Amino acid sequence: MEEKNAAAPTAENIAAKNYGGLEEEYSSFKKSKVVVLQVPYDNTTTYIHGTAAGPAAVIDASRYMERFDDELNQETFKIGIHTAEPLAVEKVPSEEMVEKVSAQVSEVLKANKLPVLLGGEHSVSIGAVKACKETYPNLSVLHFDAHNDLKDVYFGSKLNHGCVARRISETCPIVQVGTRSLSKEEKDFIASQANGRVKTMSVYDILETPMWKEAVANSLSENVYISIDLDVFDPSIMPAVGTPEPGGIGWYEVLDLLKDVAKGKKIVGFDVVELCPLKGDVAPDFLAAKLVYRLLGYIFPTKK
Ligand SMILES: [Mn+2]
Repeated sequence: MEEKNAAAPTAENIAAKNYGGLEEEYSSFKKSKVVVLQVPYDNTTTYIHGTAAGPAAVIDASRYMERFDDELNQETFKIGIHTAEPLAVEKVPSEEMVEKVSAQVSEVLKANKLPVLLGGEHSVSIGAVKACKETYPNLSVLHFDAHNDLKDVYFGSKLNHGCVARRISETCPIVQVGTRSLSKEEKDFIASQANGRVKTMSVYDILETPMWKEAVANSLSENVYISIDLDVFDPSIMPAVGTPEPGGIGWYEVLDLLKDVAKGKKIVGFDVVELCPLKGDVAPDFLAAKLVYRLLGYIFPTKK
């Protein structure tokens, strides 16, 4: 049988409503190594709303991507990428959303597949980390974000998107990268931790630490869950977020770190969250779609 080529997207690819616009052969649950979970949750957002539309925008953009990865010289889609139906969480309380996400991630892990979550607001990560920790005891979290998200309670909720890293740190160690906005209380919390469960590589630390990527990779345990709040990127390339912060890190900096981590650690799952699509500017949607694809390529290299 003639092997199918990863040509430019076809009408058939674009018609498929899944991540990558993949045919059944590369997207059935059974044959896929990866399961994309869509969590269109946007209930505790504090500034600009709209992250509920994030997952659909990433899926939309992904169908127009080249399926050949030019950096890795491989056709990553051949590992099989299944896209699950969006989780019905739009109007549920945070506690219920966290439980639903956790249950779905557990299912994916049980099937020995890699869960990839598309947010939605950042609180969707809490349930995912909880599920990963149950399967992988020696887990740590690599957390990309402009914000430290270490508030204990925010707007009356412990599951607010501003509390995500604090909740995760109660489950496992967390290493934060690219942060540049926090409250005095969060700063004091980082300084006061006796157990050192939260390590932070802020943009200021990055500027002063030539070997910052090595330092981050060395802080992680054997099994790693990665959570990427898109506002870690500079707003010049990622304006489509609810709470943009100037002075973010760049595309290649994020990719280089992801590549190093994927080489040295077992990545057990990841999420890309907080995309708040902008009318008339699809570049951020494409960035998010391609970030997912490139990271999958790092996790599943087809060449040694
Ligand atoms: Mn953030």
